[in-house]
This record gives sequence, structure tokens and C-alpha cells, in this order.
Amino acid sequence: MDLKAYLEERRRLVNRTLETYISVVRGPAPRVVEAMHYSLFAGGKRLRPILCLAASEAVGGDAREALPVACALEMIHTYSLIHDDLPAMDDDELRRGRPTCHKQFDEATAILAGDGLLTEAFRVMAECAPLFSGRETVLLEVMELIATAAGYRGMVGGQMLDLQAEGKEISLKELETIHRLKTGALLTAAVRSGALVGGGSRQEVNLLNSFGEKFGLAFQITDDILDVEGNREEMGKTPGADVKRRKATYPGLLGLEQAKIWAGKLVEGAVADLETLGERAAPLQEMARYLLVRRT
Ligand code: GRG
Repeated sequence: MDLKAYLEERRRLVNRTLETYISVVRGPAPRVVEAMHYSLFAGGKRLRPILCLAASEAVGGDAREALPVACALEMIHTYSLIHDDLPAMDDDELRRGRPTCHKQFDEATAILAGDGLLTEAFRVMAECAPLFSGRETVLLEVMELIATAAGYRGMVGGQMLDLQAEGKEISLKELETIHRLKTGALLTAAVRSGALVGGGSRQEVNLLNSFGEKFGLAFQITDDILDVEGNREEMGKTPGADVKRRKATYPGLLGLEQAKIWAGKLVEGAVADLETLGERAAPLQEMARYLLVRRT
């Protein structure tokens, strides 16, 4: 399959839909919407929404029904990046190749833009209930699992542990816990929610969940590898930030070669998880393989 064309087509679909939700001219306080729009349309890969759409298709679902949930995931992801970049957290000036939200606007506006995106995500999911007529419990389950993944049991908890670990020596197990929560939880939720929205059986949902967990960890390991091997032009941010901030990383704890081998094994396992789903799962399998060669 042509992965590049697949990703491009899905990215366009997600962008078009996001634009209908967050339009710069809307709302009583245009400045905050402008800041939300600025960060949402700063050129992200749309990985989480595409994973959600692809998981829905992998179980025979209709991508259009998964679109609101897919867009909600991107809003939550963008909120997390805006807040992660704040002076109180990572204090970054560049994100996706452009000034971070607090640099472009100001700190208070960036905090509100993040808050606005997080809450809008749940409004958008609640609003799409008519699409789930007769199976609203599926939508409720999806909203609960996304809230769990984004909140203190997932991403927020992982971010807390990450901040507490800065400058400290931590074990591989501790590093894995941080990443499973900080980045893995939302990526897994993207895949699982797609499978649920698409009407997957419990067995299919579990297989996709297992794929999502391995994908999430492999994504983080390759992110750490990129921080060592990547370049500023391709990544839109400055590599070497982890070392500068004395953050524990997989290449730091395992060595670059072992980190690559581990990422390879996780991807192999993720691809194998979906074997029984056949051709419909090919885009997800290709996305997993792509992690090993990605440059952004
Ligand atoms: C502030 C509650 C809160 C959480 C922040 C996800 C996160 C938690 C922080 C991001 C820190 C970071 C750079 C982690 C590395 C992995 C990662 C999430 C990279 C960014 O995701 P991509 O590559 O970004 O999907 P794009 O820009 O393509 O959307």
C-alpha cells in the first residue's frame, strides 16, 4: 500500500473537519480561539486522529463516524503540547517549526488556549451523539477511556512523573512507566477508541489495544532516538533537548543500538498483533513499520 498517500488523504480529512470546529472568527473571545487555532494548525502529523480512523477501518467501520472522536484526540494532544511548552514546564520557544503558543501570544493566553482545546474536545464528542443513535453507550465508553488516558491516570500523571524525574537517575522500569502514561496512554486510547467506534468485537478491540500499547512505546523510543540523530530542519525543533535538560532517555539508558533493536522488536510485535485482521489492518501495520524510519 501507498502509506504516504494514505496519510496525506487522512490528514486532509482531519484538517478539514478540525477547521469546522475551531474557526478563528467564532466565539465571544476571538483571541483565545486564535491561539487555539494557531497551535492546532501549526503542521502536526495528525498521528492520533489517523490512528483512530485507521483502527475504525481495521474493524470494518466507517471513517466518517470516527471523525469527531479523531479530532477530539488531536485537540487534547495539542493542548498537552501547548502546556508542555510553558515556562513552568519545558520552557520551549519552538514547536512544529514555529514560535510556541506562549511566545506567539502570551503565557496566560497559552494556558487558556490549552484549557479551551481540552474542554472543546469533550464538547465535540458529546455533540456527535446522534451519530451513535441506538449505541450511545459506545460513545460514553470512548469518552471515558479518553478522559482516563488524558487525565491523572494517564498523560497528566506521566507528565508529573516526568517533571519529578528531571535531573535524577531513574531505572528503565521507571522510564517505561513515565512514557506509558505520558505519551503511550493517549496513543493507545486513539487506537482503542477507533476500534470501539468502528464496531469492533471485544477480541478485535483487545488486539488493537495491544497494538496501540506497543506502538506507543515504540513511538517514544524513536522520539528519543530522533532527539539524538534528528536535525532541526526536519523536526521543527532543536534536537539534543533531552540531554540538555538531563532527561532520562532510552538511548541514554540502553545505548543507541539497543534502543533501536528494542523499537524494532516492539514494531514487529505490533504488526503481528493485527495479523488476523487481514488487509484492513495494513495501514496500521505500515504506520508501525514507519516509526523505525521516521525523521519527524
Ligand atoms: C502538559 C498534561 C501535559 C502533558 C504533556 C505529551 C506531553 C505531555 C508532552 C510532550 C512532550 C514530548 C515532546 C514528548 C515526546 C513525544 C511526543 C508526544 C511528541 C509530539 O507528538 P507528535 O510527534 O507531534 O505526534 P506532532 O507535532 O506531529 O503532533
